[in-house]
Amino acid sequence: MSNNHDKHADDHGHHELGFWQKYIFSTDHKVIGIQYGITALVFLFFGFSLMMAMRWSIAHPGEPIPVFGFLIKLLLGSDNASAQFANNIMTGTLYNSFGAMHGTIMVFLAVVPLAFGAYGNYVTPLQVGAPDMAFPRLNMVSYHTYWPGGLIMLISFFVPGGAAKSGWTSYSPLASIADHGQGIWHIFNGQTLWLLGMVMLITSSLFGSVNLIVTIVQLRVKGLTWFRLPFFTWAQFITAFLLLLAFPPLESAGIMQLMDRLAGTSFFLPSGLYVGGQALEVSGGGSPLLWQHLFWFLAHPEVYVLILPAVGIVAEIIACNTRKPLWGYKSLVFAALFLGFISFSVWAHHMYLTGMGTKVSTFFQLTTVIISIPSVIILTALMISLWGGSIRFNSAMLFATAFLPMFGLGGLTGIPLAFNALDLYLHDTYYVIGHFHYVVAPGTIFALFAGIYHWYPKFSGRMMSEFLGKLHFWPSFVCMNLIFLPMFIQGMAGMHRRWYDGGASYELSQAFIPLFQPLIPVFNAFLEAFGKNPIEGIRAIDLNLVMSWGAWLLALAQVPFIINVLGAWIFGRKAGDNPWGCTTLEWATPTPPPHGNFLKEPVVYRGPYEYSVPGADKDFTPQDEPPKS
Ligand code: HEM
Ligand SMILES: [Cu+2]
Repeated sequence: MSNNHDKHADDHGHHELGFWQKYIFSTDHKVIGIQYGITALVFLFFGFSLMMAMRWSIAHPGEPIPVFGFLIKLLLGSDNASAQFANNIMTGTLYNSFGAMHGTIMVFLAVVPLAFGAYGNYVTPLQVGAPDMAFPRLNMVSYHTYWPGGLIMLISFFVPGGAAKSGWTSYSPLASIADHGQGIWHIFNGQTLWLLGMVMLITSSLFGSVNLIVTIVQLRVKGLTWFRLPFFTWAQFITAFLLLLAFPPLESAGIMQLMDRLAGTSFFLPSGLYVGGQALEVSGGGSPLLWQHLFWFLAHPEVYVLILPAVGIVAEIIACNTRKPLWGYKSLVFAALFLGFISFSVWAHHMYLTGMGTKVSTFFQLTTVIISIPSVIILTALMISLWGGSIRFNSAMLFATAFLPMFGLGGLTGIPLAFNALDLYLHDTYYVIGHFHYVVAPGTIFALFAGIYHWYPKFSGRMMSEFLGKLHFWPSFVCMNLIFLPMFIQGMAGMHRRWYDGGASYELSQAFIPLFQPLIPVFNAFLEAFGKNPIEGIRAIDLNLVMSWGAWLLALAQVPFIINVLGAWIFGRKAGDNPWGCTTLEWATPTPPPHGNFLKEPVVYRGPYEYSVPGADKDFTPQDEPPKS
């Protein structure tokens, strides 16, 4: 290893690379990490914009979208716009399309590429003391498979009929028969392009996961034993295994669904299928349920692919900003390993309503309850880590601390869903949407923001503005809860997901919510004071307005962040090598780290979180600091 390191430095030290090799077709893990980061942030913004349009339709069904309508027309092209977005009014078809693409883009093009592609690539090799990933060229190929996958998804908005509409879950038989066109549009249509895009994205993830596993196993520097690895690196390691083992079944399933659509097979198409009153001409005999199994066999572990890196980021930030070792480091590691392992045996909790029989559903109920144990251990350890620390509430730490209760709420609201008797009632309602968004949006996305504030000085060499950071944090924190908290209430009131009119045409959404009844006199006192008519009660559907306003304000709250990221690059204060006083190896490099990372191969002498060690001369002892003799 030592020789490799020097040789690498020799190989790359002398010659200057051209623009294309340095920034576009780079093999440097740091450049690739940043490429992933920027691309994924763009997709995050795009996925979020789709949602903002959908929230208009939910809160104001049948009304034209003000101001931004022209952007949607631009996205759709004129034919699709006149069919699905006439007079700037969102149709159900367009809502379905935006909904499916919001889910797909957020999960596969934004959050996973950020959590794993960007952070995994940039930070992990630094934390293990490596000069680069184990397979730098494969790393480059991984990125250059990812963005074309995204591009295919974007192109699908333009083809006749528009982007996929069968949900991010792409359930057959709908997804096998939806969106068929004539001639070349038989291939170039929303759903087929979705599948092609997915095949690219999955392939890219597989390249990335193999690379990360080999890097962590093989390239750890001397002294960096397994239990001296920072928790972030452990989290990435387990995430890589999840991707590696869970994605191939979906990749095969995706290809099978492609064949159902293009080659006349019927893997997922049953016999005797009637569409619009006509028997469909398919060979038949296939199983729609098979698709659901293959999809969820990936998509449940995929949830942990989002969560684990987020938890890893939060752990690093908490340790550094409480100036205390993480509480229960080993229990965190074992809990995460167990979580990764058992995440492969819970998938059918998404399918309780498929008539799977009581024995099978009891099995999945049991495994799902069991998987909550390691999650609770992880969250508890992180919360206890705060105890007694002299906490430094910088922007990174604010996001990381807010992550804990919101992610916790996401997790806890999942427990009722584990029980099939309750899921019968809550399945496919806004309760579920609230539950998983607490995990992925205020949860994971807050952790990803925290990570940007934490590591930005390292990769850019500049400090971000703390003032803008706080201006980003507080409104985001309020708005996130404004959007997602009412979803639980709506869901329990029976409001279904995927309603493009937000429930306007359903009687049950007009029912008053008993929870709010005691507040009505207070409301009415206010209304009276302003000379308005009193109200009788608050209906489930009224909450749509609050949530939609929350979403638009959340968008506004991202302006300080965008200004901060771009502005700090030019105007930010110069960052030192270790501005936060952290212990792990990424801070032992020059800022920003040069090609090959470390000036001299580091040697590790201690665990990852030696903060405030009694008798030490400062309140942190870096991993590569030799013991005093
Ligand atoms: C913070 C901004 C976000 C808002 C306001 C938001 C809002 C919503 C809403 C209201 C729905 C339900 C639409 C319906 O059923 O009619 C939805 C669906 C969904 N969202 Fe989000 N979301 C956000 C972020 C995210 C993130 C970060 C992810 C994933 C990492 C995500 C993944 C999904 C998925 C998978 C669906 C289901 C799509 C489907 O039904 O096929 N969302 N979102
Ligand atoms: Cu699941």
